[in-house]
Amino acid sequence: MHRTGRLGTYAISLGQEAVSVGIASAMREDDVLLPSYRDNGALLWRGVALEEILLFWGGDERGNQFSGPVHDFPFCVPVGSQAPHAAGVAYALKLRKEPRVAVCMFGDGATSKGDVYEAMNFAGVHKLPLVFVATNNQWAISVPLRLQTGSETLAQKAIGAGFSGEQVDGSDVVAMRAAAEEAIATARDGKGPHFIEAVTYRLGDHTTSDDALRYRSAEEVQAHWKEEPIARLRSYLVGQKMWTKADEERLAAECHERIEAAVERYLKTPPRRAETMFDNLYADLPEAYAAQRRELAGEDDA
Ligand SMILES: Cc1ncc(C[n+]2csc(CCOP(=O)(O)OP(=O)(O)O)c2C)c(N)n1
Ligand SMILES: [Mg+2]
Repeated sequence: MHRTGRLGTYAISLGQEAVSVGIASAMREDDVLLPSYRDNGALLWRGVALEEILLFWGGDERGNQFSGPVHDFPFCVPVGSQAPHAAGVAYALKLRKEPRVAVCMFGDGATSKGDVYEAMNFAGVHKLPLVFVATNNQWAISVPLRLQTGSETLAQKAIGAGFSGEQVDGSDVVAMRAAAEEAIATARDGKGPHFIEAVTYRLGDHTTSDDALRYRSAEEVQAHWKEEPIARLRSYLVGQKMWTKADEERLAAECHERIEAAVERYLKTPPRRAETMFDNLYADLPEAYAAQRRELAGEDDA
């Protein structure tokens, strides 16, 4: 869709499905999710519609009016800026004495941002009900993890902020779910934040606008396909005699149908009127913008 001009771009989550679903499935409805742009699986689990995700990447802000819980935050495209927001959310939950938890998701690259350190520090000081989830997919666009940090793990960064951190196999949905359940329950009990480093691999390009073969080898990517989370879950379930080829085919057909229907709904959505770009920016639109808005709306008498 991107290559045919029907989508601006798209952040591919291939290889990271277990992180998204393991985390989101451990949350309660009234917990608050602060996702990054790549956490599509978490959004879908929270009830966001496929066509809303398409609308967002099609450049239409209405895509951010998620069908998921209204208190969840939209995709965060600025790297790491959702972390201070998460600290603020968790601080509010604590002040209001609400038994709710904020869950903040970001990438390995984001852990180099001051925003993330500041949020972690604040969360540690105030023992906030906040779970940080760093999806370590080994790459930040073309920057490999070894150029991102001199630290042996990302998880150990939590120690400096005064709370616990752990590395979890981010390609194992059962392990992710277990770690998330424990961290969220601990935070809900008032015992403070926790940091989960989900160790995984970005099997796809950074986005549909990227060509990762320019900076990493096909062999490296190929080697990581053996950890691919959906294949791992499938082989586990087949081994437990809980999943068959027929189940797989039925599910694939259903997914295909749902995606096609969502694409159709997205493509049929009439574009927003140009003047709406000024909406929701200010309580009272400054006159300079108000004039431009009127002009675009064809309300200008000039
Ligand atoms: C503040 C900011 N700086 C730079 C960018 C450009 N940018 C987009 S994604 C990205 C890399 C982020 O890597 P990581 O945090 O590992 O997340 P991943 O893309 O691997 O999910 C960068 C530098 C941005 N979106 N925001
Ligand atoms: Mg990354």
